[in-house]
Amino acid sequence: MTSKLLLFGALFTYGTCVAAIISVPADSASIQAGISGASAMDTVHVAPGVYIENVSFLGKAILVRSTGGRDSTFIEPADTSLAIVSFSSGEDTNSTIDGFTFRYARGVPAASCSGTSPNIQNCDFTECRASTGSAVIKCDSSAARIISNRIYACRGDSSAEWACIRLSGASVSSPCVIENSIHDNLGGMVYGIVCANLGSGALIMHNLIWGNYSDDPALGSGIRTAQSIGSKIINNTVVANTRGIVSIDRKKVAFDFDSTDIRNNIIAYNFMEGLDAISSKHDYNNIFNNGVEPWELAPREIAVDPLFVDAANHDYGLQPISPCINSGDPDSAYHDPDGSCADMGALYFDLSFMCGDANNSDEVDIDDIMYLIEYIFSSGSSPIPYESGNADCLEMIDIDDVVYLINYVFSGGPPPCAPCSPG
Ligand SMILES: [Ca+2]
Ligand SMILES: [Ca+2]
Ligand SMILES: [Ca+2]
Repeated sequence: MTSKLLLFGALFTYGTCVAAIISVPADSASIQAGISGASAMDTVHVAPGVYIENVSFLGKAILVRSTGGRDSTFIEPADTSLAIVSFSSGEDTNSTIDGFTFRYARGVPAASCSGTSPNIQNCDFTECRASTGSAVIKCDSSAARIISNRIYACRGDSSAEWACIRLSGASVSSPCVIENSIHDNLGGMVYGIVCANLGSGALIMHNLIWGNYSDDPALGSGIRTAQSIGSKIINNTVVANTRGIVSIDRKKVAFDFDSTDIRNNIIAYNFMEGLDAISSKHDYNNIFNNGVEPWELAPREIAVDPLFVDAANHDYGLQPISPCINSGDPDSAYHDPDGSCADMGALYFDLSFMCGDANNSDEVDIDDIMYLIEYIFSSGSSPIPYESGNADCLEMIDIDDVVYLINYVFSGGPPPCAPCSPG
């Protein structure tokens, strides 16, 4: 899709010029050679394999993408004193890297943005080693978009303060960190996402941050902001880290720093504090069962078991009866993709449903009839969601709905919920 869009854009931008696709290794032996030979709007397609090199985008507005995805396409550093991929020549959001696994960075970032704002998406970062002040993805004075990446099994040197994603410095617009999964990173003082001296607030949304442990339990957290213009920390699930969310964006005399906005998050089972927010506005969070609970709940905050699908196996989706469903900020700006009020946490519970599909299997068949009979007569489980069992669209769920479904499934009767008369 993206390459088609790029081709389309290129036709408009350059008239008769057509954007090229450069294949690695078929056309160019290395990814860097592919980038060196690319022109603006070109795409570099990288075949599955292990590539040992350091990659620089050279300021080019191009898409570099694996054809097989991150599970089969690896980049390891040839020179461990350099980032594996760097953006240091004015790149903006027309520069995109997509679908690689970066591994074995040693004391330097795996991905580095210096005064640049690329898209880093659908990539894995693993088995990297961090030293003090380092990060796996490090963006300075950047409005990078860091989306749908996974960072796991990285380690910090003993007593090193480090981050999986570190945002710092002045930037013309806000960096975005969205839908990333950050887990099982250990050692030193580990932070999942850090905003440090950030001149423009970051948007940190729908990230899943769990199981990141510092050697020193007094330091490290899932998300930390410090001395920064207020960021938006919205709809993240921050579970079982050393600490949850820490925000110390104190108002300075010379700068009227905006408050950090922390809402719709699930912050649970962290070893020390769940939320430690000295200057933030926070509400609509579920702050549950953290080791230290000093914080007073805001009016719409709750402290109840979020009822994850399977926390023991790190499935942090919500059960149908989770108290986090539709308990987030009701403002339409936060609505879930199903159109309902925001849930708390990174993974919303999809309330859209197929009428008559009482067992939520994505089809209406005899199993739903049996399910409804169980529910009505034998205290079986409730339809998922409840409304899906109301096949005749009349009042409550009762035997009439079973009859309606039998008629539909076996006798070609009208489909469930049609006609569904308003009111
Ligand atoms: Ca919802
Ligand atoms: Ca079904
Ligand atoms: Ca009914």
